[in-house]
Amino acid sequence: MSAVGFDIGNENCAIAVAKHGSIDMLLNEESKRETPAVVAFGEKQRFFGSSGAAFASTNPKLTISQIKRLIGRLYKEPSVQKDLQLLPFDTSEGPNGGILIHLEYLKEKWTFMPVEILGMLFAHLKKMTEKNLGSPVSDCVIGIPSYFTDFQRREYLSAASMAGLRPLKLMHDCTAIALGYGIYNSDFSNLGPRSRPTNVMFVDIGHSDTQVTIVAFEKGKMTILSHSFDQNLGGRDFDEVLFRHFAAKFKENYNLDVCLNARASRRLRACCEKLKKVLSANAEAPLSIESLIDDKDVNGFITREEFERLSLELLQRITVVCSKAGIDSRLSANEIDIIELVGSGTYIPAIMRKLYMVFGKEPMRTLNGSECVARGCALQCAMLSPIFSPQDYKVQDIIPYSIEGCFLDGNRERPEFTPFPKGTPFPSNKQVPYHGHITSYCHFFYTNNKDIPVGLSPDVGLFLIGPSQPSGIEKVLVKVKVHLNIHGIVEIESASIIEDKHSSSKRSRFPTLMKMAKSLTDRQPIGSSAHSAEEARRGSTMRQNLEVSENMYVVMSKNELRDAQEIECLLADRDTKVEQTKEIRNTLESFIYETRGKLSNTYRSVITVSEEKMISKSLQETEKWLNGEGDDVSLQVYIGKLEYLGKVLDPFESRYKDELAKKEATKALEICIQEN
Ligand code: ATP
Ligand code: MG
Ligand code: K
Repeated sequence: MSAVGFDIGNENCAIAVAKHGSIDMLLNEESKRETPAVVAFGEKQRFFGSSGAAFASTNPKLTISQIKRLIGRLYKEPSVQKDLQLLPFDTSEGPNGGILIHLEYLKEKWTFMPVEILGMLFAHLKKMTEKNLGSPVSDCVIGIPSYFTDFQRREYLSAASMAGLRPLKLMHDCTAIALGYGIYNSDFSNLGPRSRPTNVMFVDIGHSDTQVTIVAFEKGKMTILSHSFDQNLGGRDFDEVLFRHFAAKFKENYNLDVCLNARASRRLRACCEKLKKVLSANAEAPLSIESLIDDKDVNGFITREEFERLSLELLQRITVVCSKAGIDSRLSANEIDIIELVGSGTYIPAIMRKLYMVFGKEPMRTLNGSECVARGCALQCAMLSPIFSPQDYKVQDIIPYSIEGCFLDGNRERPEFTPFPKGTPFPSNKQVPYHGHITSYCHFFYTNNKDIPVGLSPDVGLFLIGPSQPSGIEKVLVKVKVHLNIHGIVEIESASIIEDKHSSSKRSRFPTLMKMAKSLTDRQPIGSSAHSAEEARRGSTMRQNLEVSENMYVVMSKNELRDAQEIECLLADRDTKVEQTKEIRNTLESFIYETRGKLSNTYRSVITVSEEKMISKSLQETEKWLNGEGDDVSLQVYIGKLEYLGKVLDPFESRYKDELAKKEATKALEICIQEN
């Protein structure tokens, strides 16, 4: 068993494996450390990674990318519509307001939810890892953006389970980065002041989002102080700046409207991304695209200075995210000791300069930006898994949004409470009292609507507490145990009716109730310790456990998950079969080639001229068949052909072997005679 860490990017995925005290990056089929996050549906099989990405230009509607960005988002939201416009594949609104992806594959129409495509990607990454390690993989840690909502986190878990993975933890990207940073820098005394922890701000700019996290490092321990983000600000926005610039230029210079032509837009965007990278290393860059529209070739040119001027607003927005992280961490600017840049989006030189101006500190780049999330996840996986025992190191993460709750009892909505305010360390437990009907709903949600990313539902969870068929209308006092689990997902651990053994009269319960009601209005649920102390004092509490449903805001029902798993197995089997068929076809081709070689070499002494003619004819016929009607047939047919040729050659092969054995025996005899 191994400890595996996955970094699922919008663009690229990276996998790290912890073994023998070191963390290694896994190499894909092309010996690369980054695998494009793409699932393409080819004519006969699916293609992943680079071979999938290669499909994008010829088969854009069947090449599904940017999956991470679609997870858990609502189709109708304007920001989602804007994202979808950039994606060439067909989409529509799903039954729960989510996104559905439509495509044609194997002459059939298919509909997939983004979570199902993510499951396929996970399955591919798992297979890749297993092939590389030569052993099965299931335990893992997966990186997620800190801004992911409860629903998105549960979608990740569903996708992982579709693929047969068992995430021990969904880990905030920047927390993973910080873990890898902190565990190897055990001595921070040379980096920051000794009297207090060393505070580091990590700035991760990816393809379409920016995450900033401030972490306090001490010996053997790291504490997250704040998470801040802009989920709509990343490398692609800089591409867009260049795109708009050149689209306007081409209109002016060539009278071409790129925006009206989807294919031309895609090509120009791809060129702008390349151009942006050139500008990271050069002061100026040329652009030329052949036959952009109507066979017209276009040329352009831009300097880094002009690009930076056009990007002023974006640069400003990056500093806003950083400043917000600073405010939330309650540190002053000079208490932030180090700024670390990660994520390939940070390669734009102006970003570094801008941060230097704002924080008065030169940002550093000591981590490998494209590997550090996966590495941190693999480390965390090793720490959580019982089979490894890496050094003791404490990781304290926090949630970036306040989670609120309320009970719904009949049609009455009870006062809200805040079990987990923004910045709560997790995993975490809270006990919440409730007085009302025996059957009620407990609803959790994000209140501060502007806190959570646009295009997402603020609903966290809805749980049914108590029997679904309530008997009587008597009111009870219930204690609900709420758990924010290791993934940052809300669960109800238990709900129990509290009764006083000595007297169940309402009056005797009154003082406790008053206290609890007060705590409700104070929005401060009674802490577990205070409550159990009182119970201990009275020593007379009886409990009756109530049934609690699963979260009713389901990502995928059990049936849907099972169906998705079945489809994935089916499609994966098919992919494997197509691959095997390709392999066996190659084997047959090389068999023909090798046998020809043998005819003029090894078989020479054991076959007659007419036999040679017969074999040659068979080989020639098979070759002709391969290039004609046998070009694309089933695995079994190729195996049949191989067996047939094998049989034809069998007598000659054994003749040759006999001859060889005879020769060797004669040789051995000669040696024997000589020696005697
Ligand atoms: P995300 O984190 O948003 O899910 P990701 O992890 O796949 O996505 P990264 O690989 O960190 O994203 O960054 C991709 C972005 O970095 C792209 O926009 C790409 O154009 C940009 N990028 C890569 N190299 C450079 C460079 N040399 N200069 C400027 N930008 C670059
Ligand atoms: Mg990333
Ligand atoms: K461990």
